[in-house]
Amino acid sequence: MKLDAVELRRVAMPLVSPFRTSFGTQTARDVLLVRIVTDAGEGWGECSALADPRYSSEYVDGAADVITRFLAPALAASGDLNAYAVGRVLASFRGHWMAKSGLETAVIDAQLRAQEQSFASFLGAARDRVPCGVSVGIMDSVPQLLDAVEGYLEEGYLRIKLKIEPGWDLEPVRAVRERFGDIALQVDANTAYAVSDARHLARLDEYDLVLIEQPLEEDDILGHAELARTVTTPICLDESITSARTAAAAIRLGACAIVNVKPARVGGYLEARRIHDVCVANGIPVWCGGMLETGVGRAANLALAALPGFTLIGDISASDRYYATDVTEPFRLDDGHLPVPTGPGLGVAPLPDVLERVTTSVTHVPLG
Ligand code: NPQ
Ligand code: MG
Repeated sequence: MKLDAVELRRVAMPLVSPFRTSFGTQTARDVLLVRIVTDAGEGWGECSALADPRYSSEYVDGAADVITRFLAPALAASGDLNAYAVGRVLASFRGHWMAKSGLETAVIDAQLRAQEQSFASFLGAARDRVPCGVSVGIMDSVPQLLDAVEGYLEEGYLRIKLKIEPGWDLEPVRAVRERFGDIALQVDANTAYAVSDARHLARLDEYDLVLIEQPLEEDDILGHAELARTVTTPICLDESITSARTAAAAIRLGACAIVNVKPARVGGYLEARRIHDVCVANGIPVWCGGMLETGVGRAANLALAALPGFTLIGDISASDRYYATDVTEPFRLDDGHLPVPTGPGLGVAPLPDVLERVTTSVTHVPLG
């Protein structure tokens, strides 16, 4: 394939309710959609960078800038393009995984549409539907949290993840466990703790959590290994895992017993699959993380989460968990599951009328 055009589209997506984590409260997503045009047809991708560099170092204006100035021109200059060439061509630029992921997804979508193959079939999916979990933000009070969790369980979600931080951990976990009994329950700290909190975090052990996600700083692999010797709840890494190589190192060092595979964080779906493969080879269960993607990113996540090593329930929720109106046909929960798209490429595309309404800017990247 030859890259003829790259279009960057910013869409404003208000959240149905504020989402609070240890790194702040968000009321809307400022999403960067990537549309490419090739000689074989068009393709879509989603760049999941948030507005501020608080979850990770990337942020949406920076992602748009690096795509415009470096990544897209390099792809255009690289000649014959295909899914696997993207990572090779972009490898000379450091970091910027979310920007790379958005571009790689668009190239894969274009290629697979032309070949009439689904993303799931391309990646090696083993199932046609995926069980869904929901990530529940920090709330102002425990009763408010219990109401939210009750609503999600009634909708059919099969696993609950609570965001925690110092001051909002033992009490909400105990309350949810007492009220809802034997549900699949886990927590995510988004780096809010220190190794010196090990004794405190060990008090979560009695609540039989599936895992505790990313308690310590992104670069603190040894700290997580040390923590794992004090806490019996399995430790899962999110922010720390940026590649198959870092996954292999974290596993070898005993820093994690479970891995959150989040395509946006690792440069795209092909590296995400490599992480899945490394984890499967090491007996480490994985699950698919999320960045509050629109339907474009959600479709791709569903394809990935259908791989055989995804044995734990992930953060892929229905469209209406986050958005009153998704940019694609909405994904609806059925018996706690979402269907893996079967159409060519992502199997979905933005709906032109919705896209029109939510778009705040469109730029055409000059490809030189
Ligand atoms: C995580 N995702 O696992 C991330 C963090 C995250 C589903 O918990 C707006 C507000 C967008 C908060 C994207 C989930 C966000 C956000 C991702 C949090 O750590
Ligand atoms: Mg996380």
